[in-house]
Amino acid sequence: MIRKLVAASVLTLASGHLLAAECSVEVDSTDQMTFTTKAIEIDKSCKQFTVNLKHSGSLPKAVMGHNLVISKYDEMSQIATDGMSVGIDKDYLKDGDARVIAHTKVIGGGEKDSVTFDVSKLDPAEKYGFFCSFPGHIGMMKGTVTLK
Ligand SMILES: [Cu+2]
Repeated sequence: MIRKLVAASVLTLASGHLLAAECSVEVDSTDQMTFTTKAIEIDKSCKQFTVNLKHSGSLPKAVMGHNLVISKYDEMSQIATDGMSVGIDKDYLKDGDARVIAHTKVIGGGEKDSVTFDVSKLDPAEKYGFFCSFPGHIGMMKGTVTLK
């Protein structure tokens, strides 16, 4: 009986370890112009990584829209500036902006969107971040993306 229990807990530990490298993250956004997450950590063993963005507010996307854009940390504000005049239909991102590693579309309250990208696009020596490119939001809505 005891031996059986020990075996079961060892199994649980082993599978827990296997599941440790979760290759996705849930990020919520709000009517208060915030992301609920400040740091996204990506396990190096992940080949692909998925960001699931949610907007738990109720304001429409034209008023309080949010997307989640991943790029090098140093390039975030310039990407946001360049996207500002592009318009909501193009998710406030310049057409074919090669600096953008991944992005969701702009969503409004009650909506969600996901994006999956190849982790090989990230260089462990670089500093990455995420932000919302809706005009004026990057000041409040940004965080770090770390490969660990
Ligand atoms: Cu936003």
